Amino acid sequence: MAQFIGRKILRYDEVQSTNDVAREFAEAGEPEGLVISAEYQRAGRGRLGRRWTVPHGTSIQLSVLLRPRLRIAKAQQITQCAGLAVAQTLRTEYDLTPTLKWPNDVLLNGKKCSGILCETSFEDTALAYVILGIGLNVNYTMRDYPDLSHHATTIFDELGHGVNRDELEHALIANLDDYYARWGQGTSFLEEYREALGMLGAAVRVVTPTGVLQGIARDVDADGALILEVDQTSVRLLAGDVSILK
Ligand code: BT5
Repeated sequence: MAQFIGRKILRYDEVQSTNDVAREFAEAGEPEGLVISAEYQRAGRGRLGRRWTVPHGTSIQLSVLLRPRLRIAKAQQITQCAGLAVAQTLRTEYDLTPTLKWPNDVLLNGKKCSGILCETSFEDTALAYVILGIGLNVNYTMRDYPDLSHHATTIFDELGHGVNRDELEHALIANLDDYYARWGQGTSFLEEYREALGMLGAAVRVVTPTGVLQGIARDVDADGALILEVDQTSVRLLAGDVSILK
């Protein structure tokens, strides 16, 4: 029984971005828990205005409207909870072994199968709402997308067959609801997140808004920052794109 997330689910065939639709509902005063899902996004987006592209009717693309009862924004923790919920769903539904990649990816066999985009809105200094967007590649093959196939995968590619998307969406929403409810009650998922990260201790290259750094990924702190060891010095990063060096 859904406590918050999935109390109301609106399904669209085609939208610009499910995050935009959820935002319109948020601005109109919709309570938290609304899920917007779409078969196709004309302008699905990732971070920093990047594109999220998925063929029509193949995958899961959804956004959740959240109104966390916290004065301080801890949006990064919501991204972490969502990543853990996606990973949990892949494990329990299909026996897959996902890992997380800081800050917002879920990987299967080292390739991205899911991306998370958390967008926040403030009123004065208080958090008004969060739009949690999740894209999960399901019933298509990345072989048809050579631009992405080097770094990206789908459930179909990993299992060798398609899956029931309705059941997958149902399980994902239930897991999101469970993680969000426990997070709202004060549970910290930092330790679980650290364990799920497939990159702690690994040599990484991080493209940040201010430059490129190379070092060892040592930890993630309570605010969701990546602690990178560069030339025996700790560097704390709040944003960036990580490549794990082989
Ligand atoms: C993300 O951004 O990974 C966040 C993606 C969030 C998508 C969801 S779908 C529902 C909701 N509505 C939206 O409009 N968005 C959210 P980022 O880490 O910036 O990664 C973007 C990069 O991933 C792109 O620049 C591509 O290189 C790559 N990419 C694009 N489509 C992909 C796909 N289907 N699978 C894997 N990688 C992809």
